[in-house]
Amino acid sequence: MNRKIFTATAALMLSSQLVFAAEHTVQMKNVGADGTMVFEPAVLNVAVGDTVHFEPTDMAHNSESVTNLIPEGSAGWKGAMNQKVSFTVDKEGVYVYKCTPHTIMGMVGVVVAGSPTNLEEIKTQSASLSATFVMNKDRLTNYLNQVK
Ligand SMILES: [Cu+2]
Repeated sequence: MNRKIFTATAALMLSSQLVFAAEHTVQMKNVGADGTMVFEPAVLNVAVGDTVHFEPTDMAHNSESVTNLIPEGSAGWKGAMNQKVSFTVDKEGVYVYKCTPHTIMGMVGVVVAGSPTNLEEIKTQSASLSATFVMNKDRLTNYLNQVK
């Protein structure tokens, strides 16, 4: 490949990334459509390369990916309390995340990047997390059942 074609190709790749990488916002809320202590939207479909912003709409929440419930090789994310955290999606598959202090109340969410290639594995492995909820016990299962 000569230099001119290489430069043109690189510019094209860069511009197509700029066009297709979308931004998404998930709110952390005390009360939402699914009840108390929720992420909205709770099940979010994105593409690899997109960025998801987790916004502390109400206070005393954070967003943190669950180590064994994200695609293999993903860096995941860990937001501080009351802080916005952003994650640029690095691997295809299903991500489960939680609000650290409210995990016990079922404050969890799901991001689906591209095809849910690891869905069955996530469903199996999420049982131990759901078992720690004292309320909204079915929430994570319901969310995962919405993943297509
Ligand atoms: Cu919370």
